[in-house]
Amino acid sequence: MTATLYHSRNPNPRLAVAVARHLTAPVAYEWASPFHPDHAARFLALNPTQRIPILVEDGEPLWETDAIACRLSQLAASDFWRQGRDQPDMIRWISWGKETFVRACDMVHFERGTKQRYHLGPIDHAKISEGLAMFTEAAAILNAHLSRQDWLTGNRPSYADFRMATFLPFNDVAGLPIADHPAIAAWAARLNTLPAWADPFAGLDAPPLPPIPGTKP
Ligand SMILES: N[C@@H](CCC(=O)N[C@@H](CS)C(=O)NCC(=O)O)C(=O)O
Repeated sequence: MTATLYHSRNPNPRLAVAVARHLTAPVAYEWASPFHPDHAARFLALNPTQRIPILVEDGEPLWETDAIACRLSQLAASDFWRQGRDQPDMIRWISWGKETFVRACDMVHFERGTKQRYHLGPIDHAKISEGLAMFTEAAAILNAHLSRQDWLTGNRPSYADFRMATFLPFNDVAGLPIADHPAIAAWAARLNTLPAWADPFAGLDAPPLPPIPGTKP
């Protein structure tokens, strides 16, 4: 039975679709809108947080992008989710990133992007300042690491790279000062040479995100 990956163009579902397409994982792709009142009950039954991505396999839902990426690697028989001696190093970057760099990007993107797209209230400038301060601290550490090697773990891309970069494709909206960190900017450009990262939705049915009022779509 084929697994189904429920997704949208928002950051975490985008990440899951990028992983699946990078690995040519054996999944069917289905666009979803879990917060739409007509679909809420169905998605709450699949995921108590109501969020996507969700991977449904043999009727069993798996939620949380990191878990889905692990499963997609298994399904594709890939070590994109590293195995053996390299695995702790990859998990180190996923774990650290979620607490620091990714979290900082998320905070700023939420205020400038998600809240504005979905009319969730005005920008909270204190949250932006907090996010930018966290970004500065984390970006220094990430930049130092990426000035010594091209990819976070070993000498080729792993899931840690994709996870760390979750919000970078949304930086036109978030406006984080990536260019101030040359090794991060170079790594982001390297990621963009991977077709599945650059355009995960190529050929898929995935409507655009709602526009941000006052910006060009
Ligand atoms: N911790 C979760 C976060 C999932 C999440 O926040 N998903 C958001 C998008 S980033 C969502 O479901 N939004 C509704 C939508 O995209 O329609 C994960 O890593 O998967």
